[in-house]
Amino acid sequence: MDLEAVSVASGWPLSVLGDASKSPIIARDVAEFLDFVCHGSHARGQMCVLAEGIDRLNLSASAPENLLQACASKLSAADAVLEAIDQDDEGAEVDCLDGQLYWWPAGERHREEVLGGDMRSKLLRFREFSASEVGSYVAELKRSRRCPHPSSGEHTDTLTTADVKDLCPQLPLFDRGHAFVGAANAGICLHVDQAWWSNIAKNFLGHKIVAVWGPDSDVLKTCGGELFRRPLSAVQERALSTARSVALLRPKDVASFSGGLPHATLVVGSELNLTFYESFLNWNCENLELLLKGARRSRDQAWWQNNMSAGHLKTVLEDIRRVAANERTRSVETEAFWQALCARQPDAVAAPDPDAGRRARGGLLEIAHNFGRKQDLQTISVDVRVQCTGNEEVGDFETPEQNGSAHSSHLTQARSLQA
Ligand SMILES: O=C(O)CCC(=O)C(=O)O
Ligand SMILES: [Fe+2]
Repeated sequence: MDLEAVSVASGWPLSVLGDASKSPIIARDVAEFLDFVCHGSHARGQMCVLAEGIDRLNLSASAPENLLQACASKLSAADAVLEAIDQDDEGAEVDCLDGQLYWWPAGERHREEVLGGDMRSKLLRFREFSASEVGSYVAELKRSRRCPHPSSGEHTDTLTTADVKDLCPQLPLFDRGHAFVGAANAGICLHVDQAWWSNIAKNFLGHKIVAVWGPDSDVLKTCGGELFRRPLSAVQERALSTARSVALLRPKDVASFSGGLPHATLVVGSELNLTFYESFLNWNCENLELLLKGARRSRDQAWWQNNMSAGHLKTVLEDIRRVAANERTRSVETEAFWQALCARQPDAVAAPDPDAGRRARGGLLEIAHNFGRKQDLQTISVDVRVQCTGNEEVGDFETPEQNGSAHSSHLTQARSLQA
């Protein structure tokens, strides 16, 4: 599809789709893309695309074959996911599926959700009442039960067998995520994610346009919760003209951007779109600041800018702190991240953690060991203990425990509440 055809199909102005100042960073190779993922700032609306990334990252066999086939052979998201579920009864690899089912009444920009019962019953009920031209969007599609991941063993409900996560060094947060399925004129309404962390979109099938706005944008006030499909309102057109990044994802492209900034998508073209998402936080302090800013916002707003529950947020922040405490000895970047984390953790969610002081000391002993600066240890150690816990107790040296897989279960819970 060329940009002109995309503009006609979506209603997104060609002046926006073709605006070079909004085009994403196109990674030249896998290393450049992974560098953006692991180290880049995503906090100002930057986006990076690795064209044909699914093949180049060796992920083409990572999605369930019967879901791919169902999406390739059906015209609606609801039909495709129903087919994948029903094939499962005959022993195919898609386990029982779970997810949200959205649809838009004719001429409406705000979505409706099919509620109650399991995924299959939602799909059947939707099919019965909806006319074929009513667009549906299946969001956050995943297994209804967690099971051990084939390579890492972690308990996860993702449908993929390998992810960008497997190609990255340890990052503070990584969730293997879930999938979205939709036909033309469906997509995600303008929103920010519940947790303000970064996304990786693996666009397995079909075409999708994505817009991301910068942190100072007011688009959530003017267009929050709206699907950006034709005919666009004048307010939507104006909003799109202020987007920071706008990208057309073609089949097999992989993109990364922050879900902590306003973003909206729309499927275009005649094929069904299937995108798998992963979520993560990297070592770049700007992304940490964004996540913590999101953690401080109030929790009582409309879905498109709502926060996750205090309990989930707390476990996410504990996870970050646990990983950061173990990893910060590796580079200047991880050390800066740790310092920023200790300095900025919001009071509202700061959990008293009796072990943080000991972990901090363990990490500092490693730094001292690595750099031969043992004489500085006592001073730094006291500073860090005070910042992190306010606890003066000096514990014995303890090797920081390795980051296990336990943390991803909290994350998956938190992620599943995301809009
Ligand atoms: O429709 C999409 O691809 C975007 C999904 C999304 O925004 C999310 O996962 O939070
Ligand atoms: Fe999102």
